[in-house]
Amino acid sequence: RGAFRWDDPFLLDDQLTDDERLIRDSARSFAQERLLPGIVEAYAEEKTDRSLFNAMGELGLLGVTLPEEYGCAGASYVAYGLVAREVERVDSGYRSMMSVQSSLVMYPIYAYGDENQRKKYLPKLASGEFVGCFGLTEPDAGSDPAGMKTRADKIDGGYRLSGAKTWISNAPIADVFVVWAKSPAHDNQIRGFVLEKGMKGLSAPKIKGKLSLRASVTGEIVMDGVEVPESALLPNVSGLKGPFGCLNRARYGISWGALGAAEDCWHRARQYTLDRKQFNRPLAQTQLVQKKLADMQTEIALGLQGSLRVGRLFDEGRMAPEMISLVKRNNCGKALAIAREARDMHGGNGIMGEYHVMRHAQNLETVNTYEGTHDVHALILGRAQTGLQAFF
Ligand code: TGC
Ligand code: FAD
Repeated sequence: RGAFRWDDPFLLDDQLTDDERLIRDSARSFAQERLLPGIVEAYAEEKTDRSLFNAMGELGLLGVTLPEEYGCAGASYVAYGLVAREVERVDSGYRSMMSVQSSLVMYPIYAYGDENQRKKYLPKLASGEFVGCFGLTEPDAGSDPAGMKTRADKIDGGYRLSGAKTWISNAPIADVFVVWAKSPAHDNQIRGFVLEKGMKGLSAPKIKGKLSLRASVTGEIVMDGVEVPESALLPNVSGLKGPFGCLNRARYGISWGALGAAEDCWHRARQYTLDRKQFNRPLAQTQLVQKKLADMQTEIALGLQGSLRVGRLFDEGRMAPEMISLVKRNNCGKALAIAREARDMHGGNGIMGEYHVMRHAQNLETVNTYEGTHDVHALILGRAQTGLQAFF
């Protein structure tokens, strides 16, 4: 008989390389020692700590999969997933800050940019000296980004961008804006542009009053005829596959991250029900509670194996976007259900910040929605197995 570890049923730990374990352990110490102590207050007061980007950069947690020549770690996609899991174990908002910077800002500059753009931006984004954001969603184009209205009109020596993006993570504190716009000079194809804070006509007001993801600042990007030089265009991609190439990576990271939050809820629910007695016995000694804990353990263990498999395929160059839809959708949906259940198992205490579970549940409402909603990923998977397009 092999050993059974309740908190690692399929011995995921054994399936990692030494390097991956090292990165995981350093992300875990950072998250527990630097992020966890301040999260309850940051969330309650809706405060985003800008210096966390520098701290993450110092540890090499930004753009971990990109090459060392740009100041990055050159690590595997599995390592990236492990980092997301550790950071989101504390808060989905912190994972959001990290994954937008890594997958949605650094990746497109690396993959679609020229060497000048890479050298100009990547080292500073890797160190946290620059904060980046990614503008795809618009007030009238969320699940259907092809319906975007933002346009980049050709002018002498460059482009003039006009339009508005909304729900943009990091935007109010961003130095670098990766923005997607339709370009009449390129057959009205969607093209990527890198904008910089301070450009005339560019502003990024904060969206106030969110009841979810409160430790991560979200804003709009307003472009009122922002003129950029030719060198702001990302030259090496055209069409929706540009932003989707970035989203593949971020969605994959989210599939791990959501389970980090779920694990935190599961472990807290287990400990709480072991400690709390009602009817002269620990709550954990009741059949209903044990069933709930068993369900959490099962979904998390299966979900982690799925993400690990997709990560390995990613590293072998065999990833298909539908695999990512499957794990993003399933893991986010399961994590949200687990967080709600954990909140319930904490009774009245479950609504308090210091017990953490309700914050995770509130955050996971966003995580289930952004980067393609739960239902949009069902439609992607439905299309892939029936060959029939059901979006409209
Ligand atoms: P469709 O016709 O399917 O495709 C258009 C073109 O794109 C290509 N493509 C992909 N390429 C790479 N990876 C993928 N995953 C791709 N999916 C599609 C496709 O091959 C085609 O290329 P080409 O060359 O033939 O033109 O496009 P559609 O308009 O029918 O799209 C439908 C749908 C629903 C799948 C898509 O629009 C979608 O995924 N909607 C969800 C939107 C979304 O995810 N938005 C995310 C915004 S960013 C964000 O939320 C960040 S939050 C991060 C944080 O804070 O952590
Ligand atoms: P809609 O597309 O209007 O969807 C509303 C509902 O309709 C959903 O339930 C959806 O599943 C359903 N629906 C849509 N189409 C169909 C269909 N064809 N059939 C059946 N049901 C359908 N975007 C960025 O570009 N950059 C960011 O950094 C970013 N950060 C975000 C941070 C936060 C906190 C939030 C909340 C969002 C962020 N987003 C970002 C935007 C996010 O990606 C969108 O909210 C998401 O893609 C959904 O778009 P929508 O809100 O317009 O909803």
